Amino acid sequence: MDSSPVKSTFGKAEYRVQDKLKTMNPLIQTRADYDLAYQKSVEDPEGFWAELASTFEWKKPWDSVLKWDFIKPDIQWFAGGKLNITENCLDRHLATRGDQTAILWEPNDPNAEVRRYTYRDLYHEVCKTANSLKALGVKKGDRICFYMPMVPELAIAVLACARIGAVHSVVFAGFSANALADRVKDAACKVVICSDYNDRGSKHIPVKEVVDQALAMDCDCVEHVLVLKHTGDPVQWTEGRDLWWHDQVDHQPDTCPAEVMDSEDMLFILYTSGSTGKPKGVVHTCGGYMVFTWYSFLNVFQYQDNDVYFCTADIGWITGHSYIVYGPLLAGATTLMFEGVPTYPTPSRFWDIVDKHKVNQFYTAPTAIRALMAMGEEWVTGHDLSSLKVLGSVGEPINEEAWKWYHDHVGRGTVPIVDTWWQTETGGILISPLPNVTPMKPCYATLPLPGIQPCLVNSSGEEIEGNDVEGLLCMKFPWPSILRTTYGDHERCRTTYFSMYKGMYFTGDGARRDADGLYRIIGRVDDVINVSGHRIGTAEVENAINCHPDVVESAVVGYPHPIKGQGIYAYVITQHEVKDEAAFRKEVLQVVTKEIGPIAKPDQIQLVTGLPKTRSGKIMRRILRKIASADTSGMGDTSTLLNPEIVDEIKAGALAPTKS
Ligand code: 7RM
Repeated sequence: MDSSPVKSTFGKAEYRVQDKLKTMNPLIQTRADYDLAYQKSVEDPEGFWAELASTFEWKKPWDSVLKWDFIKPDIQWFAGGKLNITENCLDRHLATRGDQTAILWEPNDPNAEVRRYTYRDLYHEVCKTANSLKALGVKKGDRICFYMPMVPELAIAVLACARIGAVHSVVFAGFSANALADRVKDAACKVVICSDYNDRGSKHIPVKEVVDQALAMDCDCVEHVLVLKHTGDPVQWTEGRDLWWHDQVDHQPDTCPAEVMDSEDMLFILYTSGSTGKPKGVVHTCGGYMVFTWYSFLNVFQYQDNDVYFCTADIGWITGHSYIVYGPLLAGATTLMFEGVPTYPTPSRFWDIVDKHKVNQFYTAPTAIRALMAMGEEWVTGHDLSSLKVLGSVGEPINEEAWKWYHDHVGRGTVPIVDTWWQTETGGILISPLPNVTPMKPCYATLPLPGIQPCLVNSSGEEIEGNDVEGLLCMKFPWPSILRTTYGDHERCRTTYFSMYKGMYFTGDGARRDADGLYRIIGRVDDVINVSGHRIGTAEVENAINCHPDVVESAVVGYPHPIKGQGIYAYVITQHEVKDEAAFRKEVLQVVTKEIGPIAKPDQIQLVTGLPKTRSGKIMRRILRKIASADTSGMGDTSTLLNPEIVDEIKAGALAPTKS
């Protein structure tokens, strides 16, 4: 599987590839381009990716394009190649687009000043920040944790880490101190970077205080906390440990040599929830991630020079990493970063921004679309949205009603929608329409990008061939930005993704392939639920609820929720009879907020005296899911239950499904 056609002819584009593709334009513009690229990517994946990778600056060419083993797993792209991703995001653009805006920042307060960083500004800011990290003793391979609002300094400091070979681990600033402490400890982070406070919508959030609380929980690995003065309100200070960003960064030299990284050196860790235990740190590496985020960004959004691209995600999630920071900057794009929320000061905020900055590509989550849809189309009308060329959706299945609303009211019935399917683990978009190139169909992520080989398998791991079929979504072949491991626990990576169906990467999603071969993602088949596009493990929520002193046991399932996609339904057994149910529910919400964060708060809490269990003691979640969904069809076979009588009791006490 190892071949090295590139080494000797590096830089000359003289690869052993079909003549047609020698001059392959990375931008796919027609269906024929797509078909050709796809075919090429399957027949000669190494030649295909080598050619795309050669458009970047490498300090040394790779020794082999791809080495892979999905059993161990061991996956290496462009091994032996040396590069620094920030040189490709920044330095490379200075000559051609130094004065172009790289990051356009829209603050929470619509009347506050917009900030613009040109590629040259961004380059210098990243270098200064990189120098300040070095001055703190940060070295290649050290882990740096981020707990930051959506401010330009977050992107700057993330790139500063990459500049010096430090590994960034961004934690979404909505997580609790406990959750932050877990992540800081798991990766043994040396520095935490945060802000003083965060204004988000009408909320004023004490960011530094959460960091202080987290670090009080045995985070001995942390030497320094670098604090950005953002709102300027007073904060507690630990002398020696805490340092102001402006004191450390402002006086630094504005150039900084880029650390020489191997293609397979670690670029970042990002924690994500699974079906069991604590969140795992998904590891991405430099070379492959660079090539794939760039290629997918360019094609899925059909980005053209001078376009303004706006992704509403938070950099705390993979969407922000790949499609606010890396993909767009690698492509030399203008990427708009928004600090606030869709409904502040009014539900027209997104459209105000699109109109104000003449946004060309807009990328958001179905939950935001549904929430805005519920507030009425009058918030959209009256805005000039004619700049929009592509609308994107990510994070969860987009239902037909939301798709139509997005298409009709935001896209004036003409702008193509890309329903992009991917995961933290995939690093970039794997299945998506290419606007004006491949077909789009409501609720369908449609076709794989070139280089992606999806397949459907049955529960015995046999591939389901043909069309008009449903199964478990797997990938047969590696792509450059596939996860390499889970931090500190390779075995967990193997068992979670590579052991279920031999020789394949298992996504955890179920999917259908229609008569035309288009993919529709149905949703998770494991105990992961998707609440407002946030991935939450039911086991995590149960563990949090069980921290309440009166809780004996709990079971958490997802149920359809009109805005959030899925809501969280918790069944709870208490030790004593609960006198004040309202007060108890409040306590449960508090404990979940403390253990995980507000995003994991159950929408419904039902007190029960028992849970339906099999003879081997496993909770029958199928039954609980049906009850939570107010699904009145039969409960199926309950004869294997140890305690079938509990089902009627739970049914009788079920809570009404959420109306809005
Ligand atoms: C990018 C991201 C991954 C899970 C994934 C799916 C679900 C994501 C779509 C989708 C239907 C989509 N990363 N998902 N995109 N389901 N259609 N277009 O969300 O790691 O946080 O979540 O999200 O279940 O496995 S993630």
